[in-house]
Parts: sequence; C-alpha cells; structure tokens
Amino acid sequence: MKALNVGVAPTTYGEGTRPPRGDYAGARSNYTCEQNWAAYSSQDHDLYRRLYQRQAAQLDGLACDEFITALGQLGAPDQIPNFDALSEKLHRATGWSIEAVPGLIPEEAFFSLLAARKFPVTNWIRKPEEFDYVVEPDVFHDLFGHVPLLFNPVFADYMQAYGKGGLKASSLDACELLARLYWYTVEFGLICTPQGLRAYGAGILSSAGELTHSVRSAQAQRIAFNLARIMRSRYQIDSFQSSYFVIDSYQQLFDATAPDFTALYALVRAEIATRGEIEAGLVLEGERRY
Ligand code: HBI
Ligand code: FE
Repeated sequence: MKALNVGVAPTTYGEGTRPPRGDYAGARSNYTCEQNWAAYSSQDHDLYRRLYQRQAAQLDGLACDEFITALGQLGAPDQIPNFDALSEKLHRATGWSIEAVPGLIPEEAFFSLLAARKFPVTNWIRKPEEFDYVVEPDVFHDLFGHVPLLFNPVFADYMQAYGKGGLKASSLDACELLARLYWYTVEFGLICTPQGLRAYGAGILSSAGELTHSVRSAQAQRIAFNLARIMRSRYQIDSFQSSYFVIDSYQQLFDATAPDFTALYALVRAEIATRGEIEAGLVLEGERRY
C-alpha cells in the first residue's frame, strides 16, 4: 500500500509561484483543491510535453485501442491541460469530472470522489530529475494514465462501482483487499484482444519502461483475471510488476464488481488464513497464463 502523505505542515506561497508539492493545508475538507493552472512554469509544461511525447511514441501494439482512441481528448500535448476545460469534455462523454488534489488522499476521500464520478488528479508535476520515476502519482500519471479510459463508458462505470465498493470496504475493514483489485486492474491491468495482449492500467501506460515489460517480457507472469486470487496477491510498489492479470473485456471487470463483496472478503480471509497470501510473480497450479 502506498504511504499516504496527508500530514504536510501548513505552507503558504505567493500568487504565481509554483504550488509546493502536496499543499494539503490549502485543500478543502474533501481534500480537493484548485489546480492553480497559472502557477505552472514553462519548465513544468515542457516536462509534461516530454513525458507525453515519450509515452505517445510507444503506444502502438502495447496500449489498448480504447486508450489510444481517447488520448486525443487530453488536448494539445505541449502543455499541462486545464482541468476545468478537460472536465467539460469528459462530463459530456461519461458524466465524470476531474478534481484537483494535492497528491495522495485518504482512502475514504478517494473512494467518495470515485463514487461521485469525480476523478482526483494531482495538481503538481514531478521534477526533471524524476523524469523516469516519481514515487507519488503526479499530474502526468493521473492525467495521461487514468483520464483517457474514463472516456470509455463501461470502464467509467467500473470506476464508479469501484468507488462505491470502496466505501463499503471501509466499513468492513477490507480496504487492503480492495486496494489489490485497484492495483491489478486500474493501475496495472492487461486486456486480451484479437490483436494480442494490450495494457489498460494507468501505472503501465504512464511508465517509460513498464509498457513493453508488461506486454512482452518473458520475466513477467500474465494470469487470467480472478477476483479472489487478486485479493490474496501481494504487489510491488517500487519496481515493475512480476505478475499481471488479464481481463477479456471491461464488461468482465464491471460485472465482477456488481455483487456485494462481504462474502468474498470472508472467503479471501479464510484462504489467506489457511493458505497464506500469494507473493508477486508466483503462478498457482492450473492457472491460465498468457
Ligand atoms: N489518492 N490522489 C490519490 N490517488 C490515488 O490513486 C489513490 C489515493 N488514495 C488511496 C489510493 N489511491 C489507493 O489506496 C487505492 O488503492 C484506493
Ligand atoms: Fe494511479
């Protein structure tokens, strides 16, 4: 589970200066804040442009068609999009909108936003020295990685269903189990298509090296999607994944989140108690691999 950085000391900054990373003091009670688009420097926009160009050049044959089709909705690739303008397009398409946040936010706040079809997008961009890897999700990861698929109606419904499921998981103390589902689908999911495996997970799509690794590397395990199995599976935070789970369709994802998870959590907890959690990279006997 990613460490949540929500205890930042109050900071203030003058008009026009760049917002300090993670300015939680200026956030609202639901952790949303202003994007403060005018405060981005030309260096910020140039970094976004370079990140965008590097990813856009390697999508063919690796990223799913739905992502490639919707990517153009982000607008001109040479500057950080204005969230309000992008939200208008997104809202017309699937009823979602973008909410600026200062970075990672507590799970309850995160789930509440998703349940209301509001996607939290971090308002700061990484530093040039973090070009290849940034620990916390920045505006490039959230916008480039997550927002295009929110233009897909079925995936958009899955994301809201996930948020609603998260609010229930909080009351069942099952956030860690549900976080694994988010990790292995929304962040690092693969989909099987007639043209072969493609990435739909934001953590893959926004990563320079993981796009190829996830779809092509012989070092990675690619296993058929199985909800209970995913909830038993540990994941890695600061390296390429060793295991990826493959869905046949976004409808399969949405259908999987339809039932109430109370019984599923009990089943997963019983399996963890008797057979333990599954380390990343492990393939169980009889599992379908890709
Ligand atoms: N907050 N802003 C933000 N973005 C995330 O992706 C995020 C979060 N808080 C919690 C969280 N993700 C994970 O715990 C999810 O698995 C719930
Ligand atoms: Fe993410």
